[in-house]
Amino acid sequence: MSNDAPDATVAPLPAARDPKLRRMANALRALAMDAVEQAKSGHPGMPMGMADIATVLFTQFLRFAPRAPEWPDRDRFVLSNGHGSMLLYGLLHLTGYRDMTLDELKRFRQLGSRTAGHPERGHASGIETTTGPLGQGLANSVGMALAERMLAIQFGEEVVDHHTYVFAGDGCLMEGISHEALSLAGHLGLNKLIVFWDDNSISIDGPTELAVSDDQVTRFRAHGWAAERIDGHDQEAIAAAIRRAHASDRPNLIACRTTIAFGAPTKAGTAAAHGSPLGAAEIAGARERLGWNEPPFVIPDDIRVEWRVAGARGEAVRRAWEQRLQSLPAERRAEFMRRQRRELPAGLDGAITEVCKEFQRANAKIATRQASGAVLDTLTRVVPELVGGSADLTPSNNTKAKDQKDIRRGDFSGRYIRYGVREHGMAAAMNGIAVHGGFIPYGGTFLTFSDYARPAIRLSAFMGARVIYVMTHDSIGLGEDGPTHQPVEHLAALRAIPGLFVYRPADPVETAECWQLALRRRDAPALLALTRQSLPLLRREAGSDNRSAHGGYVLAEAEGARQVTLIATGSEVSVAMTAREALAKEGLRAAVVSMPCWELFENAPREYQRAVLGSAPRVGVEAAVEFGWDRWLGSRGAFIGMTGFGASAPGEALFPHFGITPERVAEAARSLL
Ligand SMILES: Cc1ncc(C[n+]2csc(CCOP(=O)(O)OP(=O)(O)O)c2C)c(N)n1
Repeated sequence: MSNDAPDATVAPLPAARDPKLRRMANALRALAMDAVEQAKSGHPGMPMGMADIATVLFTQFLRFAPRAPEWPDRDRFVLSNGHGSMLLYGLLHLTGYRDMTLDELKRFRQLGSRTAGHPERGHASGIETTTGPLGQGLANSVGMALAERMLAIQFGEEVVDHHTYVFAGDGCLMEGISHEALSLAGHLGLNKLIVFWDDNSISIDGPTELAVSDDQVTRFRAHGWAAERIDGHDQEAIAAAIRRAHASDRPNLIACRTTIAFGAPTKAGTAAAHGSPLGAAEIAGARERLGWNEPPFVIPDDIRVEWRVAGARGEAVRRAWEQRLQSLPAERRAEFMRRQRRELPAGLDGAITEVCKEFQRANAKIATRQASGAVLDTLTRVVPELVGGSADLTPSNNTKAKDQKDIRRGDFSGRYIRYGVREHGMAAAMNGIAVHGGFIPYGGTFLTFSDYARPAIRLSAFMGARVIYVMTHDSIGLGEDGPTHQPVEHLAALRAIPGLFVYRPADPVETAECWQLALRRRDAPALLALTRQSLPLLRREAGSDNRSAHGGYVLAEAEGARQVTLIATGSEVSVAMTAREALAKEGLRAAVVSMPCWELFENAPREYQRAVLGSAPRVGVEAAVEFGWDRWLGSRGAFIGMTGFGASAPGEALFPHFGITPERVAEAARSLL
């Protein structure tokens, strides 16, 4: 022992009931201490505190197969307190995930490593969802557990029958999103969801009593959960609680009393161990107390073997599952696998073409939210993996298709989720459904309340999860509900999220096209901004080309050489069209570009962009703030839109009041010539 060893008065650790399991847990502790120390950054406390729980779960209960990490019927493990990422990386390494090498652990938090500061889905197999923003993983897990039940009903428990296990900390439970997640899970009775709360009474500022005095067990019970308290370092108590949870008819909280940085001589049980390297002396002391005599990053053979055995446990179970999958009727099996591969069914494109023709036959002058509803009536028939919902705005969002039945507690055969007034919980649950696999979730609310869901929308984009947000009432056009409900900055804010495709269709045909594009993009979320108010049908030409596919296109070319280009989105495209006519009467030649999706247009070939935008001066029209429009308008352009919040009045009165009219657009065009 070095001279830095802690003084001998530090109390010895209580003996473990199962010394072998304790040594396996100590391997996790050592890896966490060593990796954080090497990186000079990270969170050793949580991995050391939850190592015993993780060891019991991974060696005796969790069904997983490191050699087939995408096995659809694996149990899902979510590390919601993602700052403890080294716990997950240590587990993946020790149980034999090939891409989680010792070298990756040594490069914890370094550029290009799989071992990011917080677990990022896609960086390494076995990371089910991206966590770090506290509470998100917990809320994702509700979607995962729900997806499991829905898929089981559709394909049978012989091929879908797994649990969702979650590690969550005080931070996750303090976040508001936990309220929505717990409430929804309790309401739906998701009894295969098991949450381990790291009840260590410590967060960053110090003891949790500084900021919170909730009785969490009572709180969970009030949400309809089964909840119990155990000692999180007692391996038998952990195993017994998991067994009880398996028999429960409700979602389960296991409140685990733990010591943060268990084993550290002076920092255990203190906030000092939360998010900083322990330091050489403390680590040496911890090694001594834990009886761990190995040098940094060295795992003794016997312990390595034990962990590998734990990792291999699932192989036989997985092979038996393969057999059961093979015995499904060929068509069912093919459908199951198609959905796992996230491929769309063959009928989608034809159905979209039909819907567009129907809109044109009927000369549909309807709101784009209504058009979206009509599209969904068709889509839900041809895309069985679509599962819809709304945050209590179903009649406004037009999200429920005719043949969709509600999902309810005990009956998961429906395909429509009543998320209740829980926008954030809805978005996070949809992330969980999407990353679980087997479904494409969509869910609605008002566009203004995208703010309530934004942290989860950001994570949809971050993870590349195919989640479709149906956000209606997309401007002052919604009218009388007034400025609290009228989005003005939201389109700009949403377009600022990298990887999110924001669609604002101009008429029913574009609405159908945008749905098709949203579905086709397997690795990104989409957000449809839809009107409350009716709009004229602008797209009358026949054909099955998706003209929105490049994000923007010339809806109406100038008659002769262009003098000005009017670029608009959504409801303002018809405003631009009327302005174009007025200008034509004066002999001025204007083209109208409809640009339903900026992100797609940005990705379009340069030549195409140039051809669409032209070289004439440009006027942008959008009933929203100008922020971001400069990229299309250049230094010579003009913008007609909003400069502040809206007002409470009928929509038809608000457009003239705020100067978003064909006359103003024409005036702006003239001023540029
Ligand atoms: C939404 C969000 N807010 C703040 C943080 C920063 N943060 C990370 S961990 C933490 C404290 C969490 O305490 P607890 O869950 O008890 O973790 P423990 O100290 O037990 O490891 C905070 C505030 C975050 N990651 N996410």
